[in-house]
Amino acid sequence: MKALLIVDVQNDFCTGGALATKGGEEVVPVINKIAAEFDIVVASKDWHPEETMHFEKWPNHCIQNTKGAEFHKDLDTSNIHQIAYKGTGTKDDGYSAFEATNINLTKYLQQNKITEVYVSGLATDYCVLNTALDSVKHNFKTFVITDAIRAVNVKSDDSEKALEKMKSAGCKLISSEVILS
Ligand code: VGL
Ligand code: ZN
Repeated sequence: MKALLIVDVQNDFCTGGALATKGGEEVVPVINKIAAEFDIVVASKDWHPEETMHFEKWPNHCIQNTKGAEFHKDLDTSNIHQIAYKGTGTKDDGYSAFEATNINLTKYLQQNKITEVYVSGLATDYCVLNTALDSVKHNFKTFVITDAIRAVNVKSDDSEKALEKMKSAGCKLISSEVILS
């Protein structure tokens, strides 16, 4: 069984948001197109309290119950079986969807007989990276959907480096076209 993880497709990571990736919203139509191909779809939300140590490293973003923390308005949420909230404490960065505090994501996937995890969303160099690496660690065959991710790129080559790290860890890079074919 196959799961799609949609990482942090929230307003603050899209154009005009507090921590925007370049063209983050462009992943939305790609994700909407492929979601029906999966047995289980989990969407994570970066979900920070107003005050957190995380904001010593980053501009304030994805504060619980604010507009910036909402999913991009065009994301088709009818496909989503489970939302995973992460970064909810005052000390945790919560870069990985596997650090969700409302569910045990590993157990949830295992209970649903998932063996393959496909990672999409924002941002390539932080939450997508950490989610994909954790997925490998938890022994899921892990795919990263290259046209369904965008990077923050604090440094211009961060996204390239992240892709290399994911490949070295054993993630397979795949395009949405291959999933649909
Ligand atoms: C993220 C930086 C800070 C992400 C979250 O979703 O990739 N990046 N918080
Ligand atoms: Zn964050």
